[in-house]
Amino acid sequence: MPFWLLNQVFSQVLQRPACGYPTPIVPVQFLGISARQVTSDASFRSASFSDTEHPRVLITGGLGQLGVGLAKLLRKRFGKDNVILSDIRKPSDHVFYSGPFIYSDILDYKNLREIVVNNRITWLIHYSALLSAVGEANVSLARAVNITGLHNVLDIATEHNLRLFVPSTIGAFGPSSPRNPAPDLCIQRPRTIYGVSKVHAELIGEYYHYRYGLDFRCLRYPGIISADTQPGGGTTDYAVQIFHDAIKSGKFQCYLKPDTRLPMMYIDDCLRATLEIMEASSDSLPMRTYNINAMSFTPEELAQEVVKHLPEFQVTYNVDAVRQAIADSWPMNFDDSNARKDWGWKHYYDLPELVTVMFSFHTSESRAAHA
Ligand code: VAH
Repeated sequence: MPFWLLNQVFSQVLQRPACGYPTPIVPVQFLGISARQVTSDASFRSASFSDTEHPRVLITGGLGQLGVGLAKLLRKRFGKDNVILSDIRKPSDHVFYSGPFIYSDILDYKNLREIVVNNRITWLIHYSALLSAVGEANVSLARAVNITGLHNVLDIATEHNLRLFVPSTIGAFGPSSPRNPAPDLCIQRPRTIYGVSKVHAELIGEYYHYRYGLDFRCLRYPGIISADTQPGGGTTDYAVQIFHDAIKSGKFQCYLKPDTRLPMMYIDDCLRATLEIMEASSDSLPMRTYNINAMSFTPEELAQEVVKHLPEFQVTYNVDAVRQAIADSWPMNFDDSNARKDWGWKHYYDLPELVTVMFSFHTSESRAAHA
C-alpha cells in the first residue's frame, strides 16, 4: 500500500473516537478488519424504538435449558410474534405451537445474517454454547460453537446495530480467582474450554462496545435450576437432577462431594435478570458484564432441604473427578453488589423457596402423570 495512503489511513483511524463520527471513505480492507464488520454508518447507535414499537428478538440456542422460558417471558412483554426462538434441532409440539421458531446455525454466518435481515431483528439473545462438562468432552466443538459462533454473532450484531446479550458464568473464574466471594473484577484464569470461551466473550463483547459502540450486555449466571427444562452437560446439573430422582425413586446419587459449595439461582430469577438488564438504559450500565447472585449451597444442604418435603429421601455420593475438579475451581459465593447498585437487581428465591417451588412443580407434574 503506497505510503501516502497508509499515512492517511492511520491518521484518520487513530483520530476517530470509539463511537461518534462516520468513518472517512477509506476502503475497509485497508483498515485491517473484515469488511463484514463495519458498514459506513454502523454501530454508532443501538436500535431505539418508539414506545409502541417493541424489540424484535432472536434467541439462539433456544431449545437449551433457558431459551423456551425466556421466550415465554419476552412474548408476554413484547408480543408473541416479536420473539423468535431458533436452534439447529426440531422443536417439540409445545414449543412449535407457542410462537415463531426458525432453524439457525450460528456457525453459518450467511444463514444467521439472513434471519436477522428478513425478520428485522433488533435484539439478539445468544444462548448457543456447550457447557462446562460437555465442553471438556468435546473441546474442538466447544471452541467452534462458543468462540467462532460468537464471532459470527458479534459481526452481525455490529453490522445491524443490535442490542446483544451473551450469558457468561461462574465458570469464567478459576482457582486463582477470589472464591468467597468472587467479585466482578478480579483475576480470571478458568481451567475449562467453556470458561476460557466465556472470558473471551466478555472481553471481545466489551471491545466491540468500546470500539464500535455495540450495545453488548452480559450477565455471569450461577448454576440455574429449572423445573420443566433439562440442563445440558454442566457441572451444576445435579441441583436439577436431584428433584427428578427424588420424585421418581426417593433416592439420588450425587457426582459432587457433599460439601461442594456453588452459587445457584432459580430460573425465574435468572430470566427476569436477563430481561431487566436488556431493558436497562445504557447510562445505568457503567459496566457491561455483571455477576448476578441469589444463593449458594452444597449438595448436603440441598438434600437436607429436600428431606423437609420428602422425609424418606436418601442421597448417596459417587464423585466424578472431572466435574469435581471443575466445581473446585469455581467461586463458592458470588459478589453481585454492582448489579444491585447499578440497575437495581435483586433475587426473589432463596433455598427454601427454591425447593418448595420445585416440589410444587414436580408433584403437580407427577400428579398429572398419574391422573
Ligand atoms: C455449567 N450450568 O455447569 C452451567 C453453568 C454456572 C454453571 O455455567 O456448566
